[in-house]
Amino acid sequence: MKSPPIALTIAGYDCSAGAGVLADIKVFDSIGVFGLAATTAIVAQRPGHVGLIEWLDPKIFKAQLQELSVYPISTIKIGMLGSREILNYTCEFIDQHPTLPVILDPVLKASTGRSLSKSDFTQALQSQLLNRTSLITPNRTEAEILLNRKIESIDDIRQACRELVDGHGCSVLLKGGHFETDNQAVDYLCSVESPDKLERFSAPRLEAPDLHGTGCHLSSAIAAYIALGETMPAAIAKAKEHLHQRIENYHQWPGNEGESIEAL
Ligand code: PXL
Repeated sequence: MKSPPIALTIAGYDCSAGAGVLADIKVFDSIGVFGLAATTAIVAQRPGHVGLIEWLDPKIFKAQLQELSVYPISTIKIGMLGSREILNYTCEFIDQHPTLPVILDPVLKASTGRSLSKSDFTQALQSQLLNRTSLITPNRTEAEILLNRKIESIDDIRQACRELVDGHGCSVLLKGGHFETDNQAVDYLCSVESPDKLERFSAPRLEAPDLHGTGCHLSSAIAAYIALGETMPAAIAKAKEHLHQRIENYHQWPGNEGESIEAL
């Protein structure tokens, strides 16, 4: 039997399995890709509530990457890194695998608004990591933090994407620019190959009040479809459909209904 391609996720461990490595591995598996994970932090949380965040000792993180470096990895998905030290080891790992597509979800905050990184992290992300990625998938808030200005119109989106592409040499999928209509979830792709073009990906917006981890889900699905050989735009379209299915089939159990929060 033919071996499946392998995707590696570098992200936090959310014990409620909505976000982070547990969620990513579920996504990889459901798409037919074998998943590996290097964990950066333990996040004790449930939908709507982040309890405790413990960043792992960077040497524990490094040891995971060392073990995983023998696998024939096809794509890397990066989520919550949190600290400069972990970011440095991640950059080293990417440099050892220079041809691999790297999909970065620049996780800076939880959907509750709680910060998911240390204070000097954003600057390191901008100066060291963005230029090592193939695609970044910021939501509007993350793009605003990266550019240090508000994004309030479709023209702002166009300019923001272009500036990130030109500044960092990676493609940009800017998520959740719902300026055009309230009932569609619209994402915009500006690619390194055709930076003058803004490609639009749209899906009906679904209500799921306490859902978190949609950013993790989308980026890991993109990484998985790329591992299967899809082009970037095709991988994005399929990943969006995969996420739509998850939201449509989303469950709530007694005790895990969070406060109403905007999904990331
Ligand atoms: O969805 C953002 C996110 C990413 N990674 C981890 C998280 C969260 C949000 O809670 O816990 C581990």
